[in-house]
Amino acid sequence: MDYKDEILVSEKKLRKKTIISFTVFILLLIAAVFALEKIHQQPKIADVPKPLRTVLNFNENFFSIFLSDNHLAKSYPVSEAVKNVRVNGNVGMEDDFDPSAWKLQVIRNPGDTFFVTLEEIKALPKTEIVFDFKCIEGWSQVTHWGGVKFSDFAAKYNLNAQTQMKYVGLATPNKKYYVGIDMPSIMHPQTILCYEMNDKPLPMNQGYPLRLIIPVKYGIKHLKRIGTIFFSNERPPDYWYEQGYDYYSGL
Ligand SMILES: Nc1nc2c(c(=O)[nH]1)N[C@H]1C(S)=C(S)[C@@H](COP(=O)(O)O)O[C@H]1N2
Ligand SMILES: [Mo]
Repeated sequence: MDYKDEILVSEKKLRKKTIISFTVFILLLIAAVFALEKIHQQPKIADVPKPLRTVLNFNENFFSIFLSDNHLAKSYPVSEAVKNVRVNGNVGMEDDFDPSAWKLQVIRNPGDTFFVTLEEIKALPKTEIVFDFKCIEGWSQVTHWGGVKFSDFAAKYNLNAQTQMKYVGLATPNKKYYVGIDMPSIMHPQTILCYEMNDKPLPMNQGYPLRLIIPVKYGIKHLKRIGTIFFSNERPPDYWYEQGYDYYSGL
């Protein structure tokens, strides 16, 4: 076999390979179209076909492992923070509230509760964060907050056994707004129990005296006016989840 034959054989082989590849491609395409048809014939869960819901749930679990504790939300210079911070959502912010009587109620275990004053919280190391606050309604703004890292608070109050659990639940003093947060996200280094906005005490309508700022989540999870905190291995009730939104609501 001389050099010319060798080239010819290779070309023949190549053409054969191309035909095989193309056939496989067409077959896969047909299979994909068929699979999509099948998926759309399946029963739906919250308006999403079951197989897709399974994939969504898998994604949620998968990304919650990697995103919540490792990834940091982008932060900005203080100069980029807006001065007129939007007020959005006032559930649980009714005027049945006595600021002078407020104390944070922490339920270590059912029947084992302690209270922390604003002064005690302010005495802990302060962390500031400037980040892009995102609401699921489609707006966002760069805002500046100050408070104590939840993880610092948990360490100071010996909540080590509690932070081994899966979730934290938070509610307003009147229990009308409430959120559930997965433990990695509440222990995230940018999550704070917040008492300051733009270097001043939180305004009343922005959650005075204490709110949650949790940059790895959408706005719905940033509960204003925290009354109670508790720990659980089950998902705590969540106001917007009950309205059909994603429980995790991570960014
Ligand atoms: N108590 C309480 N906290 C709340 C809400 C609410 O209705 N009640 N709304 C949430 C939503 S949807 C958003 S976007 C943010 C808005 O925070 P802001 O008013 O400081 O901009 O608060 C969150 N925290
Ligand atoms: Mo929101």
